[in-house]
Formats: sequence, C-alpha cells, structure tokens
Amino acid sequence: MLTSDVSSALSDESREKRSPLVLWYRQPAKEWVEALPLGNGRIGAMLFGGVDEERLQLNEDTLWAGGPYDPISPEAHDALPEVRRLIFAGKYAEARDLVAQKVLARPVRQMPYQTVGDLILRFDGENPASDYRRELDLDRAVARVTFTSGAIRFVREVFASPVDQVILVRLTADKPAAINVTLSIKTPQQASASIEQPSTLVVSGKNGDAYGIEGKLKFEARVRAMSDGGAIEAGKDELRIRDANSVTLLIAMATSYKRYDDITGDPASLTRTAIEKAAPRPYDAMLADHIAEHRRLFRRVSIDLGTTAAANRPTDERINDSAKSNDPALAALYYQVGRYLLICSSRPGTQPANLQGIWNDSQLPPWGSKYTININTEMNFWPVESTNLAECALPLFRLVKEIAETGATTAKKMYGARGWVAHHNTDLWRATAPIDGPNYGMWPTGGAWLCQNLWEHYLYSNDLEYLRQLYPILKGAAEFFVDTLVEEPTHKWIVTCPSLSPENEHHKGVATCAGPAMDQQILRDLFANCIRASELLAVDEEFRAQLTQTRARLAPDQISKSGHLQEWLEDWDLQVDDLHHRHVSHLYALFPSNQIDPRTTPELAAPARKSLEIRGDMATGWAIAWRINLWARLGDGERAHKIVKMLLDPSRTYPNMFDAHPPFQIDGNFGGTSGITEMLLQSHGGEIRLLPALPSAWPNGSIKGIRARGGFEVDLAWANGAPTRAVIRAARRGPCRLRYRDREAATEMRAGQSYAFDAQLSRV
Ligand code: FUC
Repeated sequence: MLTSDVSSALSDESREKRSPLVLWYRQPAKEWVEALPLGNGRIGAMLFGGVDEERLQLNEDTLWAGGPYDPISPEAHDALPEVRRLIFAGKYAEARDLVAQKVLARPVRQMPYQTVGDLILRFDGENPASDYRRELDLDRAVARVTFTSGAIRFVREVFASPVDQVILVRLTADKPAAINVTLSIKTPQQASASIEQPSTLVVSGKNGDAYGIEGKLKFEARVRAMSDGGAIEAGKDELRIRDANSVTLLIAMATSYKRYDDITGDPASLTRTAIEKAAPRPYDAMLADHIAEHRRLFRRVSIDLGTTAAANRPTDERINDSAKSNDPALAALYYQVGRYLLICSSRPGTQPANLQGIWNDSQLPPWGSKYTININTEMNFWPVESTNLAECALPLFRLVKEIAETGATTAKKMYGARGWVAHHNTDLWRATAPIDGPNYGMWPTGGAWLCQNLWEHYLYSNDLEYLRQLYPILKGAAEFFVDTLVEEPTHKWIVTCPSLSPENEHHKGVATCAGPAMDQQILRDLFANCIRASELLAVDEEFRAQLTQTRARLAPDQISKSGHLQEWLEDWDLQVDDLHHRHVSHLYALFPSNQIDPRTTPELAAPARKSLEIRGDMATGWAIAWRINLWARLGDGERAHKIVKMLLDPSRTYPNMFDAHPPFQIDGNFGGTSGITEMLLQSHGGEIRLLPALPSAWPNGSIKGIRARGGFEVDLAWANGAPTRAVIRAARRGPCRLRYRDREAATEMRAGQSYAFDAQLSRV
C-alpha cells in the first residue's frame, strides 16, 4: 500500500509537471514569500518544504489584536464645523492640523491581524536529499514536497480543507518504518503548549494588545498526530513519532471571536470538535472531498493565452526571466493564482480577504494587514464576479453590513448625521473612525465605495432577493451624505468636506480639501444605485426624489486647462510634489466605475487618458494592477500588456506569486486577475465587449466560464487577434448585446439557454 501510494504520487508528479496550473520549485523556501499558501477561507498555512525541518506558518482569520472598542474622538463633532470653515477659507494646513488634534480616532491606529505561530516538523536523518521538488497544484489546492534521501523517496502532502475545517499534513515514504519526526509549535502570542494524551499537541493563549487596546480573544491550535506503524511519544510540549510507515496530522484552529461585539466563542471546544469529527475519516476521503469542493469553484473558469517552452521551467525562474522571455502562460498562471487565492481566503462564513488574504507571519504586519478601504479591499474583490466566484463575495457583504452598524454610531457621534460612514480603514472590530493621520484618514467615502462592490454582485446576478437585503445598506450610506454634503462657495456645487483625494497631497504635506473628484464620482454611483434599487423594490419614493435632486448638484468632473481630468475642485494636479502618485483616485470613474467610457463619453475619456499618462505606468503592486484595468477600459491592449509584464516582474511578483507592494500585499494579485479579464471581456454600458484590449502578444487563446453583467456566462476563443467563437449562457430571459470593435449583434435570450456566435457575431 505504501509503495502504491508513492508511485501514484510520482505519476501525478510527472502529469503535473506539464500542467499549466502548478507552481513548482527545485528547492525549499528560504523566505516566507517563497513558501506556498494554503487556505480554506478561514484557516491557512504557508508551507516551506525544508528537508530536515518543515515549517508550516499558521493563520486563523479572526486572530487579530485587541477586543471590541469604540475609537471615536469625543472632540470630533464640535471641531468639524471649524475644519470646514478653514477649508473654504483656503487655510488647508490649519484645517489639517485641527483634524489631527481633534477629529482623528483614539487610538489613532486600528488593530492588526496576527499569526497563530509555526508548526515545526523536525526530521531525523543525515542523508542529503536529491530529486527535490516542491509544488502547489492550483486545480487541487494541494501542496506537495517530494525528495529522495538515503535511498528512500519521501512525499509530504498538505491541504486546508473547507469541508473538514482542518489542515491536513500527510507524510509517506516508499520504505516501511522510515518516518521519524518531532512536532512542536512556536508562537509569538501569549500562549502555552501542552500535550493532550495520547497524541495531540495543544497551544492555547490570548491575542495581542495593541495601541492601548487590550487583547480579549482566546485562541487555540490543536494538532492531532496519527501514525501507521511505529510509535508516538509525548514530551512536555512536543510529540515524537518513531519509525512510522506514514503519518497524518490534523490541525484545527479557532478563536473566541463570533462577531465584532461578541467574543464568547469557545476555541477549545471548536478545535476539539473539528479534530474528533475528522480523525475517524479516511485520509483519501477527506482529500477527495476537499478537491471536489475546491474544484466546484476553481474549475468554473479556464484560460489559455498560448504557451511557449518557457512554461516548462520552475515558477521562480519564469518570474525571474519574465521581462525578457515570451511566456504568455505565466500571465494565465497569475490569473488563476488570483482566483485560487480568493477561494482560499474568502469563503461564505469566513472573514473577507484582508491586505494579505489570510497569510501573515507577523504580530505587526505592514498596515496591520487590515482592510484598507480607499482602494485595497475594493480591489481584492474586483475579480470576484467576473471570474465566477460570486459566493466568495459574501464575506465582504457581511463586513459591510457590520460597518453599517458601527458606522451609524460614527455618523451620529462625529457628524450628527443619519445613515452610516466608514473612513479609509476597518478591522476585525469594524472600527470606522478616521485613523493614521489627517492626510490618510480624513476621508468619508470608504463605506460608499464598498457599496459599489456590493452593487456589482447585483448587476451580475440580477437577484432581487439579494437587492432587498442590500438596499438598507445603500440607503444608510446615501443618507449620511445627504446630511453632510455642503455647498462650496465658488460654483455652489455640493461636495464632501472635509475630505481628501486618497493619500495624494495637493500642496506639500497637505491633503485636506473639499470635494475631490473621486468622492463625487463614488457618490454619483451610490445615489444612482440607491435610486435604481428603490425603483426595483418599489419603495421610498420621496427619498428617491431627494437623491435625484442631490445627485444633480454634485460637483461634476472637470477638465483642466491643460486637458487632463482634474483630481481636485481646483486645478492643482500639475503642481503636486508627486506627479506619479500610486493612487489614481480621480480615475475611479473609468474603472471600476463606467461613468467614463471611450464609447459613450469620449470627451471625458481623452482627459482621463491624459491623467493616466501623467501618472505613468510604474508604481507599487496594486497601483500597477489598477493601471492594467484602466488601460484595458481605454481599449489599449498593448499598454495594458506592457503593465502586465511589469506586474509579473520579480520586483512586483515574489517567487510564490504573491504580489509585492513591496512587501507582500494581496490586492495586486486580485487587481491583476481583474485586469486580465478586462483585457479579454468587458460588460458595462449595456453590452458585452469581446476582446476590448487584446494585446498582440496573445494572438491565439481562449477563456471559458467568465461572467458578464446581466446574468451571462461567456466562453470565448480567438485566433490571429480576433474572436472565432463566443458562447453565451443566459441565466435570465432578455436582450443581450454583443460587440467586437464596430461589429454588433443583439439577441433575445431565454433563461437557461446557450447561444453560439461566429467570428462575424452571427448565430451558429
Ligand atoms: C493605502 C496605500 C498604501 C498601502 C496601504 C495598505 O493606504 O496608499 O500604498 O497599500 O493602503
């Protein structure tokens, strides 16, 4: 049985070597960003693959520092009128300073996401390893390490099961009694390790304190070791396994977090139950269930951008050479890595993917590994609908429902307003007050932007039941702005104030302002969505009329004298310190919104293009990814492709394909996947556009199973740079307009039917 296990593993190996859906390496990971990510949405591991010592760095998505807290500054409410007065008097620096003194949250930082620690497997054995291979199969969501040592072939297999809610590690060898390993857990948390007889390693403790907020969560990690043959000996806080034929480890993790205001969970009982349920199940059955559940989502989409000899090389070498090689399959792999990471970090019932998805080895990660909602969290969910993973968006819906609750307190206490507001960040505790500094935090439009992500879920599904649940959230977000928008003195437009254009300073050291273009653009969408929803649901006629009037008075997009789209009410764009700033906030209207579209508003698309030219292509990971989406919307496939290459460069993609901000930030992965979709298919403006930005580097290819707004699923094939066949599956009856360049076709579709079109867009 042992031998056949290993030989089937080996034949798998040669099969996977050719598979385009495998990341593989000839050496163990030295750095964390070389390790391979596994996750079931809630619990995750990074697998290093060392020969003598394996390190599995572990995460649980509710293990954040702190406890329930209310950070609203009691001085904010009374200071805000003066802040507004200073802004309209042109005293921006004074306004900024007053924000810093009185308006920002207390504490001024939110709580960071933290690590559970490392499970360490120390192997006995002095023989050097040969034929080493480490891989992650995206199609099975299984990582594997194989090597030969002392004439024995060893196989290590790891996956994080969404079905059994445990991480499984399986150690096998092609000779009996060959596995000798000691297990221990290292953690930076306040925790202690113990052994529960006969063979369970338990670490229990509490989360960290941060910025004066005491850690109030309990957590527990539990590792059950099971061996075939040999013996398991318990030490004080270690398990030693001797002479086993094979070993299976079950890893369970949980905290006492239930909701942002409820931390009464029992992690000991949760982890014990998960292990007791999984332990009697055969390994192969758990593996099969895991693969089936993963494939249910992952296999909905396939992509082929062409392949070259470069694709046969280890993944890290391909990334290293990506600038000079012709490796279109690397872009396709990146695309599927994005879908893989989303499935592994955001599933129904879990927390939504944070700045690092669920993978973080630090107590104080960059930007707290939180939810930064002035671009990053929104970008995380850009590919969710189009790449057919709609259920992975549900955790974001839950987060927004919850910040609509905490944000209602913030709206009332800070602004004396109805509805709800969230500024540029939130965390596990759903804090919504402005944080970090006046040039970052004093931005009231984060929650409103997230509403646009939730609206997309409706646009792709046309699900009225969902819309009914969404509507109160949209309405609350809109009410806040109805109550707080103010008239600016010059044009008498109504604008947000105080605000800023995310993280860009219009004068040295000052971002504080009134009415940045992005705010008005986001509010135009929010109000339009709210109006449309109230019509569809036949509710709130009066409020609808009020929103229609308010929307008409919002400051419009403005074109500067030099012909670019203005970022602020005043034309400050060319005087700023950082002309190449990573944020391109005023281009929200071009993407993710479609207020600007070269087909329907060419008079705004040209200035938007000019702004994008001024900003330049080079930026941090997510900011490059945003630029891909923007150039795709402008229909410039060559430029978009040039930026895809920049994203795949080793300065922006780590060996494990994590996006480098740097350091690691997952938004670029998701933004990159979204951008590649936008190059191949777009579906705004009431039509489905085929190959709107196909670069000459991808002349032949196909993509199957992606979704278009309106309830459609699309398969598309192309050759010599033009579509050869499209198949559209309609979820509902109604019209469907297809476009390829100037060619158009309109078809009345019936629910559940498929429609095929040829190169001329004629039905076949
Ligand atoms: C925004 C960006 C930073 C970083 C942070 C998490 O504030 O400006 O570059 O991505 O979020």
